[in-house]
Amino acid sequence: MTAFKPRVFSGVQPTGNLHLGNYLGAVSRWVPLQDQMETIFCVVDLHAITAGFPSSAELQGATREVTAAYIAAGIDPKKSIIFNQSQVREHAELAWIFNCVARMGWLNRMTQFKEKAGKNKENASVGLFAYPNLMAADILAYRATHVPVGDDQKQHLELTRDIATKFNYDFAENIKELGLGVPNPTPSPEVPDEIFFPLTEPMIAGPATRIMSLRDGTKKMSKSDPSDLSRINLTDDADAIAKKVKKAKTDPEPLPSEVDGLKERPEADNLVGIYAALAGQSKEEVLSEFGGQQFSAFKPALSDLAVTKLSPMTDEMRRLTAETSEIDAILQDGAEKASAIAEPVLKDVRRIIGFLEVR
Ligand code: AQP
Repeated sequence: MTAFKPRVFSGVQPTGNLHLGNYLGAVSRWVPLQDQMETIFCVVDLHAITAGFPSSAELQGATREVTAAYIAAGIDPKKSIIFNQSQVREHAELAWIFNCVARMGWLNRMTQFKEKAGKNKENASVGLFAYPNLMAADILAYRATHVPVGDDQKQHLELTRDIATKFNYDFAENIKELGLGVPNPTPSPEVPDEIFFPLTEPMIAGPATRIMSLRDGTKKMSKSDPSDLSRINLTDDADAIAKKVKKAKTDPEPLPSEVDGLKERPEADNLVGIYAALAGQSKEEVLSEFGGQQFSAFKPALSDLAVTKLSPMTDEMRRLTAETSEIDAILQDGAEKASAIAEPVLKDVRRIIGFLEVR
């Protein structure tokens, strides 16, 4: 290999309540990438058990629902590999190896663990703590070069780069000796001239990298928020969307005419950002239309836009999940294609580390 093949990897957890933030921050942004490079989209079911085991019916249902959302949003199984993580064993194997590469201090700094474990840190699963190592394994089992995600995943992607760097550095000699390296695209005296894992580039840009809760503009819209009014679910019908937008928290001021006027107004900023992302406009463009207007005028326009954009997707998700065979066939085909990439990568990793091969 003379250079890393441009390859996208990303995923969503099947933990239920797939919401507008997952769609605008991640899935919708994957669609155009399918025509630019090789794309792999995973339903990360091994991650979905880190905060507790759902019932098997819930886990299976949510796995199919996320797959349906991918397809309904425009991910084409003919162009992209779509599969669920547990079906490709290499994720778990590489995650174990990365548990031994990553340092406790690195993981102790992860803010998402602190947020998710809260005050109950001692009772959190080891899996929740080591989650970023599994995420690094998801990406690097395919030697993926690009990862499009929402802003909340930035820190985990930095950790993925740290793990890749340490592995490349610690095993530099073996990588070279076995002829498994790729010329380092960013050579410097401190790093080896041949590396095995790429330093994956995060793709975090656009108006919707962090969609906030409809009830609190300072908190991320999240599947696990106990208030259903805090998020627009991809399965919500038109009435539910209209109700949630109407009840969305705002302030008493009219919308400003300039983006600067959204500073210190998190709820207004969030609703304008959602409108912009759904309409494919910038916040400036939205404010040039709605600046000076009250929320009583803006909110109905926002809910109409959300219904127009989301309802064809919701209908397609319902059609796909009503009958499981189509989705299961797509996941099976995807798992075979994903394994065909990850198996040889792990074979090389085992050789680099020095596990004795006896069969
Ligand atoms: N609010 C958000 N705004 C923009 N992007 C978001 N993402 C999640 N929330 C927002 C992006 O969606 C992708 C999949 O996320 P995930 O389900 O794998 O994990 P998460 O980030 O933990 O999602 P949630 O909804 O916040 O779930 P819980 O409540 O379980 O923690 C990622 O690309 C993420 O950036």
